[in-house]
Amino acid sequence: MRWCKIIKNLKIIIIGDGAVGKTSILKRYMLNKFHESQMITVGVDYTVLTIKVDKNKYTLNFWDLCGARYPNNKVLNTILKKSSGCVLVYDIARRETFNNLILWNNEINKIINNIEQISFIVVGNKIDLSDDKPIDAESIDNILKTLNIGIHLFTSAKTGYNIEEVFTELIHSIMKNNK
Ligand code: G3D
Ligand code: MG
Repeated sequence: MRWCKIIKNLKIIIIGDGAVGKTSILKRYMLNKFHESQMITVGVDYTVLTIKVDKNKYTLNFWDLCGARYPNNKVLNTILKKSSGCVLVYDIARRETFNNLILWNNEINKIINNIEQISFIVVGNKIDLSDDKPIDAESIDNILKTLNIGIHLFTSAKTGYNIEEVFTELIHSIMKNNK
């Protein structure tokens, strides 16, 4: 009889301001496709995908949120609970979306008491827009320290740059966290 790897079921949420590229990142990862024109996410999109990382199989349950932040957001509350991983996305060409990561983190902190149970990754998307200056390294270091997050990646949902790496890194971090 062949030995079967255990399939781990992970809930992953993708958060950030509107139009930073959350839906595009997920679509690029799942379909390896990029649509020049995206449907606006109204509420929440939910998608499931089974993948293999380091010879283990994972079922990823993705929750793609719309960009609005509400105080005591019940939807965010329900979705965040029992999440294993969170991708925090900003747009490298819009500084305010980077600064707003602090606000997103505050929202999450209000909902989750033991936040260290969730693995986070910060993603600076739209790096293909090279005419727009990416956020400087010092600001990135500072925000990672403030948020207590160890991983940051620049990505492009348009070209596919680093998209695979976002989810591989996140899964590695989740597995480390669960040891
Ligand atoms: P959201 O889910 O965070 O709200 P979307 O963002 O995925 O809907 O993307 C918002 C817009 O940014 C879309 O353009 C999409 O094509 C564009 N976009 C997403 N990722 C990238 C990227 O990596 N590079 C570039 N250049 N554009 C990107 P529209 O024109 O539909 O508003
Ligand atoms: Mg969206």
